[in-house]
Amino acid sequence: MKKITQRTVPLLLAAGMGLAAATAWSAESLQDVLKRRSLSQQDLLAAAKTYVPTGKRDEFVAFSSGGQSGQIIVYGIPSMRILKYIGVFTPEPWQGYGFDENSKAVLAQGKIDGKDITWGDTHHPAISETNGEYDGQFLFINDKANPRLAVIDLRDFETKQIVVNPIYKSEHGGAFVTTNTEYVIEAAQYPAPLENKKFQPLEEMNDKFRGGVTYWKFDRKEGRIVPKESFSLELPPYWQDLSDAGKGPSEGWSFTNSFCSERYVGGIEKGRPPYEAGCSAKDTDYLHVINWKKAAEIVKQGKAKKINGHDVLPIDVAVKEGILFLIPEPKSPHGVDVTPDGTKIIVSGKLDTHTSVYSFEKIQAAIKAGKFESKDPYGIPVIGMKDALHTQVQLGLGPLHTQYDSKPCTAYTSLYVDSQVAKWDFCEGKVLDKISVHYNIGHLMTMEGDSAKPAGRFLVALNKLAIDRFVPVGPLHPQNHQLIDIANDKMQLLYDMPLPLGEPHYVVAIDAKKLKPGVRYKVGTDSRTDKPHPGAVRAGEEVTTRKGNKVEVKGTLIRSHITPETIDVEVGDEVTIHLTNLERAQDETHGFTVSTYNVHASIEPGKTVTVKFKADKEGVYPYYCTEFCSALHLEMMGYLLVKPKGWKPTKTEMAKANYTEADYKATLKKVADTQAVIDSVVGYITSVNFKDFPDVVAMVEDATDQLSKIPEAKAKHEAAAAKKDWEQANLWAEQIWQYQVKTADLGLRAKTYLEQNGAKKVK
Ligand code: RUQ
Ligand code: CUA
Repeated sequence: MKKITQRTVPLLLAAGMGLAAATAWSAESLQDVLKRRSLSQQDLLAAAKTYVPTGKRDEFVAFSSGGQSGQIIVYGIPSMRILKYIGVFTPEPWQGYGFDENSKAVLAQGKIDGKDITWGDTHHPAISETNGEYDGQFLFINDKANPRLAVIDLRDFETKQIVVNPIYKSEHGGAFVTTNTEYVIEAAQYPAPLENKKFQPLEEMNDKFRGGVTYWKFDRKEGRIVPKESFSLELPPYWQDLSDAGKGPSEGWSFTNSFCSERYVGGIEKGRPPYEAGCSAKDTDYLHVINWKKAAEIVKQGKAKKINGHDVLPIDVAVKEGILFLIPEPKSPHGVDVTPDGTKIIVSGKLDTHTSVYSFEKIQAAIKAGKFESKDPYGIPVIGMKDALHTQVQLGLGPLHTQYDSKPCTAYTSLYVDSQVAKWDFCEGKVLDKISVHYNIGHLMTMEGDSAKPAGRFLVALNKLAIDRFVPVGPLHPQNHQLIDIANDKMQLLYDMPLPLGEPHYVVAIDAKKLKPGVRYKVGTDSRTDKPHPGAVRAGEEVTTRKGNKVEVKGTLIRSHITPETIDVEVGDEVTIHLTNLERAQDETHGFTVSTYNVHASIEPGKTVTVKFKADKEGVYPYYCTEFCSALHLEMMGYLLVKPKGWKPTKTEMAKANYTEADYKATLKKVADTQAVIDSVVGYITSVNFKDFPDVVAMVEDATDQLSKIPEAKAKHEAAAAKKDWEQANLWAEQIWQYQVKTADLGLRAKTYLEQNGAKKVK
């Protein structure tokens, strides 16, 4: 086996020796390091709780809103290592998102009235649930600025769909899922006329402006929202805030809080006090209590009216059918969070020191008894606060959002003004512990902490300001996600993580074991539709066709060449290039770009992607693979030749290197030696139970595929040698060696994998 290492990976061996030398010099003890870096025992404890040693993985995976970047940031907990950015509402160059035709089609779904929107104010991610528990299948996130919602499939962490809300102009309160992800809930924020089309004066706020809450129907099998089966409830022009779906006893209901129920209209320039004064004048706002299951039935009965082709249940219908109620909530509330057992609903008023715990049972009793204290101006029955409250607890200044622990009755609430997290008992109504965080916490998040089965363990405080926390990087600071250990009675602050992309507004975290992402696509898949890509071809089927001025290339990628290696077009042609990555091996992604034509694709194993452009400038344009995929990655290229119309060649042969018979013989010797290496690796792999390891089977498939190309190249070099064409003979022999090198590379990877994963000898 030593022979293999020496021949094929001499660099690796050299690196290994370098490492050994470095270890011999570094004899610093733990005590030395603590002293040198002025670390305390507490620091050491925190480090031990967050450090994930090399080769080990995080326990939880967090999906953070990327704020104004319109993306999602994926990171691990407790290490807080960033794993990925997912392009959602905005182009993401690495993944080719917005630079290839397939993903452009997804982004185009997010156009509003034909306008391209190339940013997004992402707010609240939500993981799909089964029986109220995170199932790790899908992720949803909203865009507040442009009322949109996106669906991300967690099998490949790719955005599959964007839907535009047909009746809102802004949308803060999404995404929240119902217990079995039947619906994704999205509420309006700033009231506007629902028809969208017509101007209405602000003087008509009370009559012509409306809020609402939308229930987007989700088809789990298709992994897509079904707009036709989705509906909204018309709501008064209060500023709807966040929502949460009931679970357990409250399943079938949803709760949406609101502020500015004053319906105040500001206008500083007209001498009116600003919104901030008029929108927080009253002591209470309204929590909307909605029976969404019944609402869905009523919509099916045809009782909704169509606005912009979308089913909207008018307020009066909802009231008549007994599915919409209000409860006062103090004061400018922010966030509504149903307890894991579904019996209580917690609301905090930003401008009140109390957090209010409502009892679902009491709410239902009041509804059943018809016991309402009043009606709001739109005729919606209002349940008395004291008839619905379980308890109120004084937590501190500026309480906002609440998350739950795995321990019963235990909740954590962010205190924006105090910059603290309060741990408290919502059954008994008492504070248990408080911890100071860095400036101005907005959301907070415990592991699976808004599901029916929170996992406890860690809490992340999402702080709006970083101020002096990190090395300064200019007036625009990163934001600060702080990791807190909540496994014990006292909370312990563990780690500060600067997040450098957007306002990472809210985050959800799931047990890493629940995520089962794939490593490759079925060959020829369009990952944005999950369907076979019409431009896919297999090895040997690559083809370039022309119809009029349209040139269509169906090509392939495999280490380390792109087929075709030249694309000949005439200036003005429309060029469409479909590329299929033929690799089966894990992480063998190829990228593709053409110089100056602003196209890019990330083509993971099995994927087919299309790029398209108009070759409007005559010239020579290299195209190449943009992922460092192999030792010969830099050679993975080709030329797009954009010729003037009617151009004729004058030279018909490429320049020669003038290889000799000796060169050819030397190459043959190299090929024979390498074959010995391959044979010994194959010998090892087939001597163990490699078929029990799907990843290895995929690598073996790839390797076999490489080897299968050898006979054809061999025939070519032998034929050329017979004609004493040493140029062609040597080059085709070299090509055999390329196939061999890739085979050996795959074989060695497979061998390492088998050794590390306990492969067993099969006699
Ligand atoms: S809501 S910071 Cu914008 Cu998520 Cu409370
Ligand atoms: Cu493929 Cu670099």
